[in-house]
Amino acid sequence: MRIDVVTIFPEYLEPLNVSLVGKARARGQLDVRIHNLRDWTHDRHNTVDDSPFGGGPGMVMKPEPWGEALDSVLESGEGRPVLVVPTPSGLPFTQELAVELSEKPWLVFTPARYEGIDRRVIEEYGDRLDVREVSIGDYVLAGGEAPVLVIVEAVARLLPGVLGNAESHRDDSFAPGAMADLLEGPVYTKPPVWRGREVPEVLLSGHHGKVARWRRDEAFRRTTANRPDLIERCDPAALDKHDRKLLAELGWEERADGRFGRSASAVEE
Ligand code: JCK
Repeated sequence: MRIDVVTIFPEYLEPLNVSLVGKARARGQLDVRIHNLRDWTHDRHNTVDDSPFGGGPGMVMKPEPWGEALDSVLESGEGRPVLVVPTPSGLPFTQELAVELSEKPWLVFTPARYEGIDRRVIEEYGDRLDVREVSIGDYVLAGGEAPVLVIVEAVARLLPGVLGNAESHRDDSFAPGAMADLLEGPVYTKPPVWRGREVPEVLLSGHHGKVARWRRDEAFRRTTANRPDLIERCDPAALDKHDRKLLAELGWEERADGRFGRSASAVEE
């Protein structure tokens, strides 16, 4: 896969040189190219921003440098990339979108600063490319570089051969709790006693059936506590008798359609 990033802060993308993404690049599995947007300015001050039409606070990124930068990047490769635009008003970035992007040969990212990029740039390239405006979450950052680091890492670990063998045989969507379905429970390693704290006995028992059941129960406990929305969305067909009993114990009510909802008393808490 090839990834191009156009930014006014190329140093912010340095983490792409280390760890999983850095190793994938070193192995030739990933071709990452960082470009400085200011290379496509022509004035003495390398201006990339200007005041917003219609007034209001902050500055907006000028369209001309983005147009020249993106035309240059597009000319440098074969075919049409997917253009990924981080923005607080984008579609939520999910594991599903990470999987979809991981299947593309070429991604171009346009992390902005200030109040964002002049809308006409997104319209212009939307006519020619598959443009995805995405948000990594409901909080306000100062720019799109951190989202690029997040999205590239989520995508890169899905590329064939990028994760080590041990990890690659685990599909997140079919893991014990099934990501986006249930959260994972706690994990433990050696020593069996640390500062007087013992590893749950069932994990040392060697009883695979009991271990699987315990892990699933812990996954339900964590999911009910941290992400009750995932329980409400849960496909009833994915729940066995034991799951239903546990959810009832955790204060959930089974509805006529088999889905679960918080009992009225639990919602108030
Ligand atoms: C890209 C510039 C800063 C800050 C206007 C937004 C009410 C606009 C993001 N999940 C995410 N949070 N933030 C970003 C993100 C922020 C960015 C840029 C992504 C480019 N900024 C900025 C405030 C505003 N307010 C809410 C008005 C831009 C992602 N992905």
